[in-house]
Amino acid sequence: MSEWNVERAVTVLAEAEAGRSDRGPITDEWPELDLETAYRVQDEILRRKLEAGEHIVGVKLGLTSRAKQQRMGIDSPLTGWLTDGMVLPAGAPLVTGELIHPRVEPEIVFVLGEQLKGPAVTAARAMEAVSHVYAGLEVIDSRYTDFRFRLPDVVADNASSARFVIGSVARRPEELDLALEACLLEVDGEVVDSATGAAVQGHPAEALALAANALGERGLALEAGWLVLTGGMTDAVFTRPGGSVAAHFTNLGSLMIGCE
Ligand code: OOG
Ligand code: MG
Repeated sequence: MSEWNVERAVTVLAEAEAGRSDRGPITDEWPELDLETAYRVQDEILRRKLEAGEHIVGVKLGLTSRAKQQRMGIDSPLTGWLTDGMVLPAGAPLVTGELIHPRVEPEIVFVLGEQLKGPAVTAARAMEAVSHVYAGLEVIDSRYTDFRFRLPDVVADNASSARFVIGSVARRPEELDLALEACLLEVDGEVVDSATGAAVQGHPAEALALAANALGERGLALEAGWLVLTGGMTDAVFTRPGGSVAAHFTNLGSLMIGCE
């Protein structure tokens, strides 16, 4: 058995994604995997996607709400990369067979009008950089069996990223009170959960500031034009072929994913 290193972790995760096969947490075999190294794995997975022709479209936050933190048993937020290969066009079906065990979660999404770079970015400063706000549904698909992982595992796995859909309603940030923006989550037409934007770090702008500061520590910035998914407001729900997941927001409209 070869030694664990960044290269091997990248290979193992890329194979799991391409082969739609889940595996045990890397930290079971490589307990020394720390966060800094895990982000190097994440960055290398991104580099390979870009080399294969994908383009970076933004950043996602994960584990920013209590609902998500409690479900996953991890109370630290993290960031991951978004590429155009993850975009699910509005109305397009989610082909569940392309993924391992996809789950869906509602999120508040920012589009940046200008660069935002930490450190010391506050929520107020973060909101000044936002040009528009959208509703989103993120499809997550951990490469780990049963979504069981420790923080370095999920960081290395690009925060379980798989697909995302952005709603069709764009709002200017000053038009909304995002802490009060509510969302109803439906599975097969039945409401299964609800939350407001306050579920996300008290206010989604706090999550945006957190992402800017976390990237800033790595010498990176959130760039103008990028999307930022601020993290699941509720627990994620399972998908099944023939089923649907919908989210209805107070001011940001409705979105639905039909599953095949
Ligand atoms: C980790 C990714 C979390 C979110 O919005 O909290 C995430 C996971 O739950 O597998 O995308
Ligand atoms: Mg998410």
